[in-house]
Amino acid sequence: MEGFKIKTIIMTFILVVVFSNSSQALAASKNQKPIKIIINNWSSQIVLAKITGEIFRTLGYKVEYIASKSNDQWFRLKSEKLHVQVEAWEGTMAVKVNQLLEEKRIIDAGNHDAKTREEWWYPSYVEQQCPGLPDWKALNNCAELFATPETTPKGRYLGGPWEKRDKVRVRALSLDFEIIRVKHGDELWVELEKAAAQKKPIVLFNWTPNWVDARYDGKFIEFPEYTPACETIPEWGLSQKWLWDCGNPTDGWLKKVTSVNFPDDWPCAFNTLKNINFNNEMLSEIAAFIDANNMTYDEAAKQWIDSYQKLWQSWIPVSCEK
Ligand code: TMO
Repeated sequence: MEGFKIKTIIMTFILVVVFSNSSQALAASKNQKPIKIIINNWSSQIVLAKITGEIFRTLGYKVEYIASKSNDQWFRLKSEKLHVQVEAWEGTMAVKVNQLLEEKRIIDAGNHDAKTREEWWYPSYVEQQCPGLPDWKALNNCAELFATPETTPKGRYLGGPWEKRDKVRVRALSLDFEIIRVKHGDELWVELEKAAAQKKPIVLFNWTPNWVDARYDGKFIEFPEYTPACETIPEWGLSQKWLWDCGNPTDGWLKKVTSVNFPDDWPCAFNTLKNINFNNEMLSEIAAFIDANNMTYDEAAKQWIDSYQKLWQSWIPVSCEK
């Protein structure tokens, strides 16, 4: 009698273990560990991160959005604490991305079609005040025009909160400009709007694709053309002594990268990410949802997901459809 009871208990125990294991195995056919998607601090990146996350959710994955400064994100990606970056820009991030790809500490999930440029920029009316623009050599002739009380007699260049080579370039090209940085990218547009309302000279950091393309007429400063030698060989270019006597790339790439574990841990998400592809127009549109139309990031992502169902569904490999 006792033996029978014990046998039953053991059998029941085994059955429960086997059964719960197999149902777990079913659920785990989709890894339920959350995919951690990086959120930076400019509009198109944030919305694209959320669009990507929503697509991953339709595949049955869990998603978390984690804010990270673009300088801190590399360490967190290579230590697999964060998993996906949907917008790595050549102009700002090439050095890190190339280094980590070479060391096999991150994975390349392919480029978007978008061609990118990040550079000093001005609204077109400034050309009347400073003839010779967009050639960079015109800048020193009118440095005082761009001066503010904190920079006078030097001109003010208004930079964003991102790591750029502006300081070294100002030195290498002997520009009579001082770099003032805003804390948040959005402050650039507040300053642009203020200046434009009074047609005051301003030169500031901008990039394309961006919503600004659609709202303001303006141009990038044409610095000496970028070549990789400019960042590695001091003798290259106008300055014999300093690197970065050139502009940023004018048709830079825009890349998706992941942590090394990502393709194995979430294969359908990785194969979908490889297909996710935005061009310049699509990125300007989502940036405009935020910066020109005042939607929240979540609203913008939802609006895009609702409007472009066919397109994003075509990015999901057939073998991954739920
Ligand atoms: C990376 N960014 C678009 C802000 O230049």
